[in-house]
Amino acid sequence: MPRITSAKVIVTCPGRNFVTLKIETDEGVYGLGDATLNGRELAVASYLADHVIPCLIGRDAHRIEDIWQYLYKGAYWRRGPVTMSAIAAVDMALWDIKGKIAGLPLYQLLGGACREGAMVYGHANGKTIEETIENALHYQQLGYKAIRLQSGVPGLASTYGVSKDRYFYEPADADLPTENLWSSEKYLRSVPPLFEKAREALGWDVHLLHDIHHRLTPIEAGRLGKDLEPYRPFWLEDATPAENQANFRLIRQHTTSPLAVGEVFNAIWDCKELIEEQLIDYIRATVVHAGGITHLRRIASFADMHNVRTGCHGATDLSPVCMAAALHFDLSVPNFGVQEYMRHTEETDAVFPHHYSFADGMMHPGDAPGLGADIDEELAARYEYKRAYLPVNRLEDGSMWHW
Ligand code: GCO
Ligand code: MG
Repeated sequence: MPRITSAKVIVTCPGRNFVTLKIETDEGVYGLGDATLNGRELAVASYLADHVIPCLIGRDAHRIEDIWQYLYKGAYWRRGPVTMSAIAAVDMALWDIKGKIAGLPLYQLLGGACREGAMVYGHANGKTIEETIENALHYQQLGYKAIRLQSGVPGLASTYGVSKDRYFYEPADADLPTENLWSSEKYLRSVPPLFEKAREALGWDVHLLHDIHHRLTPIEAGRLGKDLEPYRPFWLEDATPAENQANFRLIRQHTTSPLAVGEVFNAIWDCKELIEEQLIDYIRATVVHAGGITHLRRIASFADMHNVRTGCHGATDLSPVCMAAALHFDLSVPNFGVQEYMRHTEETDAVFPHHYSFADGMMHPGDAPGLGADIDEELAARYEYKRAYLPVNRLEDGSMWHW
């Protein structure tokens, strides 16, 4: 049996911060796990280094489920993004080790491929509808079958999803949170014309997605869903905050636009009613923030029983190690829906060499044993951690709002 001999946390900032766990075994095989929690990175780094790693030394690296249960039940304090990201990193690293020892890419250990590749969606955005559509046409030319549309809102200086650089969107942009102003009324007026013009320009063969980023009330989201129905959106994401899962009942009563939620979820309990009552169509929980491959597969199985498909979060704050893990997951679960794909910068890709690839709007994790993603530790050491926060939102009268 491969015994865990050591583990360490690597924090690096090749353009943005990433936290990576490396677990080593006495058989010379190591595994990697992503532990990045945007804007709260060092909390997970400390959780791992101070509280998890000491418990791992000497354990059998093959006992993935038992170690998962040990870290989840054994902490007494359950769930939460910090705990679950730390557990996820351990879980990813152990699956990586198992795959390397077996000499198989991870998806083979998860039951093998259910499909030839994972359909991904790219991010088209712009300050105006015209700019967004121009950007979307570019994605269409690159072969994307699914495109997310985010556009500036007339009357608001900035909004979620619209980047300074068209191709790399990095919201965690300041060493103290940037303050943005928000108006749901202005926003609600701006989205239907975006979709109307996008259908005219892009046609009907491409899936169009949109992220509301938790900003509407349920009844407002119901109205927007209804307004967008003629343009057949693939999904409306994070329509309203979901701490109260009952919020989605109200949205569901008013629209047949498909709903996606869950990038901030960290456990199956965060989506139990949403899935059981079929209040959503896509679950966005992802490997790094929802307890790793082991727990995400549990969520996916439960979702499959209720016609809910997967749509893993895949923004740039999820490292290439997580992206690789997500693609093995995507290839192997029966109820896969779509995978988000935001390209990393060249600096990030150089720190994390990987085997996954993109062609014709689809991605494949590659056939290297394990996850097929590595870290160049020497290069990583050259990029020192830099504190970076996500922005905050206020309404025009100064009240705090959801970002
Ligand atoms: C998405 C997300 C991201 C998040 C970011 C926060 O759908 O890709 O909403 O853009 O805001 O990942 O860390
Ligand atoms: Mg989102």
